[in-house]
Amino acid sequence: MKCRMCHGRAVIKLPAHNLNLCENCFVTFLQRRVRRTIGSLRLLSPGEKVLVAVSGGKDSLSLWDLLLELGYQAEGLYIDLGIGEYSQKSEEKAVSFAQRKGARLHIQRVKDYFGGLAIPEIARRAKRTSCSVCGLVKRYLMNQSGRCFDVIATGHNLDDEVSFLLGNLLNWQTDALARQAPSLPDRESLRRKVKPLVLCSEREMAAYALIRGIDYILDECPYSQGSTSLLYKSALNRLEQESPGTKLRFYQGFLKSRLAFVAKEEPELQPCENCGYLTTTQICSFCRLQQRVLERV
Ligand code: Q46
Ligand code: ZN
Repeated sequence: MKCRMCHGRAVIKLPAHNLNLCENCFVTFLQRRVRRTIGSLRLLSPGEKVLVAVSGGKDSLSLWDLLLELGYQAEGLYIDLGIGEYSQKSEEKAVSFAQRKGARLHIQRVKDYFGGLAIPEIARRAKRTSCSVCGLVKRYLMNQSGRCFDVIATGHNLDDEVSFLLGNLLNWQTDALARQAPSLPDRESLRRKVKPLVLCSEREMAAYALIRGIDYILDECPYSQGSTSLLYKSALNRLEQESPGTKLRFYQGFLKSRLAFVAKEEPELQPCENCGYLTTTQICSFCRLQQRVLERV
């Protein structure tokens, strides 16, 4: 198998692009793809200060690597969720990546905001699932840490996006479809959020991390087990296997017709009376969660 670009020995087959590539040409291919995605979807402008949300996994660490390689001023944010060994190991990976690259990593700890409690205990006290509490808390801490940056970048890849898309379509969640954009504009204290990896598949990101020698956490969060998004991912993998390029066609088609789901009027936002975070209610959902959980400590 020969590399289509340099005719050396190919190590990866990309049926969706009808390409076989060697290690070096694959890295060039992926960097070019991310640069083009950033340009065509107008995700970042040169000179912008980017905060990359890193989980210690292959996608977010590779995104940080790619942005640094493409010349962006990119710092990392790791949020310690307090999920046992999973959080410990993932923090180690994020810290060692930052050290290796000489890049700055900011760390936020959920326990510092909830009287020493971590996500699983907060969820138990609030009588909610760990993932719903985790999503809310991560969004809040990300926006808070992003205040000194122009934009926040997350490592969602093509597989993540098509799996959300399938779930949103199967349940006709039009609000979620409207929000499922590769770039969400900023609204005063809420930072703009971008997803530069939306056109790169999970497999491509794993290959990139491996070739670039990025040491990432292989374990998944224990709460992701049995989630419907994993079921959608495996269904989409079957379709991709039978018809290479399905995921890209599905997502790019959505990007063309997405505006049909966007509401004409955005809901009014006002500062939370307690912390100033923009919200649709008097007190934001993070402060309400904090009050509810801390009352029971
Ligand atoms: S939401 Fe749920 Fe993830 Fe938080 S508790 Fe784990 S699986 S980490 S993306
Ligand atoms: Zn608040």
